[in-house]
Amino acid sequence: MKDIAVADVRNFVLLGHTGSGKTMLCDAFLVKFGLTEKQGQVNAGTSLSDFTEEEIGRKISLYTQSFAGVFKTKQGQKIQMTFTDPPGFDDFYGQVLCASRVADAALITIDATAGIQVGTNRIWRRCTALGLPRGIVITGLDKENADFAKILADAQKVWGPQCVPVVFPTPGGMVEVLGATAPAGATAPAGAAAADWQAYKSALIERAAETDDALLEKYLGGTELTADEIAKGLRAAVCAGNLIPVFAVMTPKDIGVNELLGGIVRLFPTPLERTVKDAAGTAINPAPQAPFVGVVWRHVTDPYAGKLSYVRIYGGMLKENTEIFNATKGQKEKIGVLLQPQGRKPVPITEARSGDIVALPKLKNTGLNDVLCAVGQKVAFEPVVFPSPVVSVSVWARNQADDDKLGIALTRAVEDDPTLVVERHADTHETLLSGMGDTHLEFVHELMKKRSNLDAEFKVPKVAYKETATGLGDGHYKHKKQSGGRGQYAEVYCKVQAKRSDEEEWFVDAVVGGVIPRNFIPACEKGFLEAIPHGVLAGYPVVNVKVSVYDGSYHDVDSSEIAFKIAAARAFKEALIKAKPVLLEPIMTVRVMVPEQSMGDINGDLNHRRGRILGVGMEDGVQVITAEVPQAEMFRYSSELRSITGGRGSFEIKFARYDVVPNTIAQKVIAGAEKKKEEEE
Ligand SMILES: Nc1nc2c(ncn2[C@@H]2O[C@H](COP(=O)(O)OP(=O)(O)O)[C@@H](O)[C@H]2O)c(=O)[nH]1
Ligand SMILES: [Mg+2]
Repeated sequence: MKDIAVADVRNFVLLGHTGSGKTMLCDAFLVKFGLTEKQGQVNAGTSLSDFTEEEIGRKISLYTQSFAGVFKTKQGQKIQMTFTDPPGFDDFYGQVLCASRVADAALITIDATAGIQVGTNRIWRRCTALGLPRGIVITGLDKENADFAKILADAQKVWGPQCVPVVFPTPGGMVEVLGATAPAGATAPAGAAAADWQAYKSALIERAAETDDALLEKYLGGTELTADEIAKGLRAAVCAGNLIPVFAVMTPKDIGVNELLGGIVRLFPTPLERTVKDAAGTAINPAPQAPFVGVVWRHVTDPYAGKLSYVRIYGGMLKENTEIFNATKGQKEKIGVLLQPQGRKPVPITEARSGDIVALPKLKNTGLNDVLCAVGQKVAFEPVVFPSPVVSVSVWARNQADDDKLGIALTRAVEDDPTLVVERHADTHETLLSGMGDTHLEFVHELMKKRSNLDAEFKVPKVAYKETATGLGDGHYKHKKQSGGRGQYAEVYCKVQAKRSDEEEWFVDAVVGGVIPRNFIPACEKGFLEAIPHGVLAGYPVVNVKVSVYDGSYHDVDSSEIAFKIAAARAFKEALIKAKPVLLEPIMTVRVMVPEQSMGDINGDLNHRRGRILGVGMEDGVQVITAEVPQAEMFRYSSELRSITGGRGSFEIKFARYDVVPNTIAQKVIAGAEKKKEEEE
């Protein structure tokens, strides 16, 4: 905001397991900033962050929302708070990756009755990887059975003693460990809480002192640190990750929210204090007078506003109606209107500076993750690495008119969401849409309806089976037709067998004595090539076979290229039938991350899916099972894993290799293919 210095800006992201109170906190902040009078409620569908139909229906966040507001501290200082509320639900982790990258700090919500959850651990690791300063907010303290001390102890056990309360609940109300002018101003609570207060205060001051050798010496020498020294030290400690302030809130009762905002002002870094490096390791100059640098971290196609690119500004200034440079695309870009994100109703502004998030409508050449900078500059950042999709559906239009819309709708969906992939399967000829979970894909379905007025059909994809030979087979076909004028004649003998991995050539010409003339050998090869895509068991493509043509006959007048092609293809089929053909199926490597107590159920379930467990181990405090499982058994795994683990499991999946389908299952696949063929005929 124009009248607020960059040093008075705080930019942070709310992160936490789904349902841990991020959005409710966001709505509470908006009241404090005077952006609304009545606090929105996720439950009642009145949240200003979860405002879309899809979110109101599900009562969870699906879209990242950013807000900017002004918080007035107790001393009357005006602070611009720019913050982002991404969804916590697993399937939308891609949005967390983007939103966390562009924040200067993270506020991590932990519900006091649920404790540290799978989602909490995951975002913690993300923050660590980014070196993102963070604070913890313990929410839901108004709920029955809420236990602040227990959550604090758990946090310290998992993440270390740097988790220190700055606000904590007592029977007499919330108590601040630090005063508004840290630490003077805060008073010790009466009764039993006094000892905790003293312990937290000492821990905070110690952490502040540790940031600077001179301060530490002074502190250890027994001299009291000044309020200024403590204040500076605390911020430096948070910035370096040596202090993780812990806050406490009862959001529905508006208890602890002011203290939390005050703490953010005091403890979280300003955009000038965070070092952001480009891909080459050079620090970006965050000063407003430095050249403009920003990154597009979110991209949406709004049904009303059209395309919106959300940009985090890292350095310099951006003004409306100017020209900038898209360094990723190497193209100039014209900026028209600047919008300050405000949930549903963005507000037009004339300029923005480092630390700000702005939405830029209708950029022509710009996409997600592009780096924008001042003309004449060239900046690149390490790209965000997104996880690979784990679930796929095949997408179909219900009628001809929809068929034309389908491509556009899919392109739009993928453009805005880097965790969605659309591809055409070369063997099954299906259009596959892959994403992070069933909820993710359901959501895309809904979005396509809303944005593109298209009710596409999502089906379980076909398995791309293949066929191969396991033995040696001999085939023969004589193609002979005599009908009036010139006839057709060709005779081919061939052998089909499995191709060894060290063999390069799949086709061998073993014809001797010119029984098939040289000029017809390529026709034989073509005939085999035309037969190979349609196997003899269930019509699937044939792989890994070696074919040799070794005998045959011809006719001076009636033989032709086409005749030899036909004979070769038929001979191939016969040889393959005799070469002990088998069906092959894609085998996937699956890594399943689950809590300890679900291990037995998960193993049992994987066995049931014809899985082969390769190993079990611990990674970052969770059990990881690695297994190989046929793809045919994995299409519905996302929701089943959720039901087995109560939402506490996640998995990764990638193609490993093809392997032989067990006989009983192969029989079913073959029967299915025959039935389909009959239906088509
Ligand atoms: N009693 C109580 N309920 C809360 C608190 N914070 C959030 N909730 C409720 O918990 C549910 C999930 O909260 P929400 O903010 O949507 O969680 P998010 O998924 O982290 O954004 C909603 O129904 C909120 O009303 C809290 O501090 N106390
Ligand atoms: Mg939410």
